[in-house]
Amino acid sequence: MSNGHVDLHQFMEGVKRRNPHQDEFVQAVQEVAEDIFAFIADKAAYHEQQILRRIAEPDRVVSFRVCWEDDAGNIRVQRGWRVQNNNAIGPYKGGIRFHPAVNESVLKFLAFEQTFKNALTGLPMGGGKGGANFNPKGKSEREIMRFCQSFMTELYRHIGADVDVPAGDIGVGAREIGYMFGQYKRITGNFTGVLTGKGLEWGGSLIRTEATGYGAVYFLAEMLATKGESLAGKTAVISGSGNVATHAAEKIVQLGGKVVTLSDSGGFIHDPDGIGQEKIDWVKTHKTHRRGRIEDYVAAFPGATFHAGRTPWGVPCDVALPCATQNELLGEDAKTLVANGCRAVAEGANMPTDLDGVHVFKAARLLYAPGKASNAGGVAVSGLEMSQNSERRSWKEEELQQMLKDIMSGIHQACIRYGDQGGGYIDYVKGANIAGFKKVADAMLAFGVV
Ligand code: NDP
Ligand code: 2IT
Repeated sequence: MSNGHVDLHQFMEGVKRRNPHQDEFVQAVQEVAEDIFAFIADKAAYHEQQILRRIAEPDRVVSFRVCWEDDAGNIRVQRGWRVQNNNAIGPYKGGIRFHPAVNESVLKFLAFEQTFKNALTGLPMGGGKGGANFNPKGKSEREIMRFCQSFMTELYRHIGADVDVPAGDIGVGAREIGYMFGQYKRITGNFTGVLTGKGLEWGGSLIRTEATGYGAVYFLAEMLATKGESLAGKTAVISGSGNVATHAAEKIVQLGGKVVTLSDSGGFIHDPDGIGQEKIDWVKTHKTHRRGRIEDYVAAFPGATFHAGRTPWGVPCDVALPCATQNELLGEDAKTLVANGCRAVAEGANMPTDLDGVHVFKAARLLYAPGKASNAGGVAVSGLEMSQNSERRSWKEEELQQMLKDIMSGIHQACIRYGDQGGGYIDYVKGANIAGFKKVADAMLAFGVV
């Protein structure tokens, strides 16, 4: 008996019905399903075994209370989650996000996307994501430490070096990973590679900090090379001013491009003189270490202007890198970028472009890389950190740099393999979705109905 022959519309109606009020999750599934339904049309096994339906149902969603005490002695209660989406090709792997807007829908979309992204890296990692609706802004160092410890006091029982390996994401960097690793080690007594993004002194990997932003720019350069172009002399518009945005900016500058914008949740800064390495270093210190606002950039560098409450997509550019958060680049923004002559878009963030925007970029046949392809460098180096932890040794920077470049290049090749539409147009969304899906799906077929 085959019960798998629903069409795309029926499939999505089911996803919506089973996941009420989870718009981000439904959006991420739809973006993948649009390509996968066409791919599996003539492949009965994937239908009969309900593979996409199963990938779109997380293996489990763990939700828990996180209690902590603030500096004034008030008891505060947050909600924490770990979404373990799929471990067909390796232990669950994916970041932890601390942001007030975190909810189950956001983490389910991120864990779903992560499953395909991790498959694309070629490394043995399944997909997961976690986080809490905790706002690190305005919190003291001690409050952040106590929150991380409390979060790990529940999370530790669900993770493990061969089970589920979390890392950083929005609001979680090396400092938070340190507090969480310290608490894990204290509770279990185990010094293992249970988290990635660790400090270099205690099991971390060189270039993990830079890997997502650098990798996104390597991917962008690969896309431009298919048209015989390079980043030299190109003007780049970037959103965000955190880990991914600042390292993407740094690599653009190293490759001879000019970065003219950065942003945060307050608005964007436009610096027509270019945001060079010194200015990027200022942003890193100001945003990451001092937890400041991007708005303050204009006082430090008077040639720039600040645009409150706005995203930077109206600034004319050759290339654009959305590196802040989901749904920050809408259909109208995509039209503006295309009208202004933008040649290529590489997503550093996860699902920064909404579905309308994706359709605009596809229709314009733009060089457009979805985050699951172009931001995979971060989790790829996390995978290399896991290998180094298992070997109990550290690899050299040059080796890791080369491996990151090779992995990004391999993802680019995989996108071409399944996304080449002929006539010089590569649909990178389709290529990434199919290449990621196929690896996970074929593993699931091998396991039978589990
Ligand atoms: P950071 O916390 O270092 O920086 C986040 C940046 O995005 C800040 O500038 C922040 O501004 C801005 N931002 C966050 N939420 C919003 C919002 N709702 N509206 C506008 N701006 C916002 O995070 P990362 O740089 O690590 O992550 C950025 C993106 O990249 C995320 O989508 C993440 O999932 C993705 N990513 C990260 C990887 C990594 O290795 N870190 C790997 C792959 C993808 P503000 O300071 O005002 O909050
Ligand atoms: O979205 C992502 O790929 C990350 N936040 C990094 C995940 C990881 O495990 O390094």
